Amino acid sequence: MERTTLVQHIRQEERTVPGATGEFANLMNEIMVAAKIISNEVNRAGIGEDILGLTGETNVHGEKVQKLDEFANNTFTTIIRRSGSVCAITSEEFEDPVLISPNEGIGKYIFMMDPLDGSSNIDVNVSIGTIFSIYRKKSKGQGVTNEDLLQRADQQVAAGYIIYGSSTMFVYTAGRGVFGFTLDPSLGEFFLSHRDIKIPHRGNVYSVNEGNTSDWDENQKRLVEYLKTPDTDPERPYRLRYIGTLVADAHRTLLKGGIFMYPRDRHSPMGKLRFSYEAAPMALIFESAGGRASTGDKRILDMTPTDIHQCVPLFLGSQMDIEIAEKFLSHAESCP
Ligand code: AHM
Ligand code: MG
Repeated sequence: MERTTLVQHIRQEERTVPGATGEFANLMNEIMVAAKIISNEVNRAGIGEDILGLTGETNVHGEKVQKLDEFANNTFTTIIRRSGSVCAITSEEFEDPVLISPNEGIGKYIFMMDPLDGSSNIDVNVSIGTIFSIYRKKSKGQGVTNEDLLQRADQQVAAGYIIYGSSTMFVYTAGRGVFGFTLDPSLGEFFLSHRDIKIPHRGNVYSVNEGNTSDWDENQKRLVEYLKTPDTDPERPYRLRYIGTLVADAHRTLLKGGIFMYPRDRHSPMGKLRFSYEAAPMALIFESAGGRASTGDKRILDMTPTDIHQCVPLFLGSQMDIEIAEKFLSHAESCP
């Protein structure tokens, strides 16, 4: 059987881009190397060196840092900063961007990441992930400015995630389709397993932390009530699946259809998820797969962040499911 590796696929894609210099392909290869190192560590968690539990530190968002969070952040930062392909790295774990110095080799890309998404699931052997987003440097001159770090989400050159689940998968888009690769652990190689992923037009699964219901506004409550109420519509009631790792909930939604939501609530008026390294990359992936990504009333890809750690309400899913959500959230009176 002929199998395509991730490296071969990136090279093939590169050949279709006129004037490509190899810098993007190089960056993608380095991301893949970091992903393999983290996958290996995640699979061995609990044996060997003590990698589970807390570091005792608190990150910029006031969250307790897990040892694997720190390991993933250090691994990605070390490998990507030496790639020669980037001029800045932003991370959920760093308050400020990491700027690459000339002696490290400055490239033309900005790399943004949530190095280990789903921290609360680390110690309990539930899927966790990495999310990344890549932009091109826009400003003239050597320095990295807000023009580079705060770009409209539709300016992303590529976005992807790695899910460390029952198998490790690398899913990415460079705007020309979404491709999924599964790690063969015996060979240490990612092979193309999901070609040109397309999300179903409608699904029958909703995914939300329903424990927050009492903090939602009435429109959000009505939307969830609608989804789970039996009807002559054969899709309703929707089934509930919620893992609490964005990567895992988004991955299931991408393959099976339906809707993932992290709405605003009384405690988080801007939602919980981060625009630059959670919402925007997922939005590029979902739209490239024929789905949609919204705040409930705005298309995520039309938005420009004002801060690298800005939060945003997030609705990801099938075309029809996001339409239903937007109707409830913005025009409650005309809901079905
Ligand atoms: P993290 O990046 O610190 O792990 O936090 C983000 C995670 C997402 O993966 C997930 O969708 C969400 O937080 C779950 O939050 P909650 O526990 O409030 O449901
Ligand atoms: Mg996260």
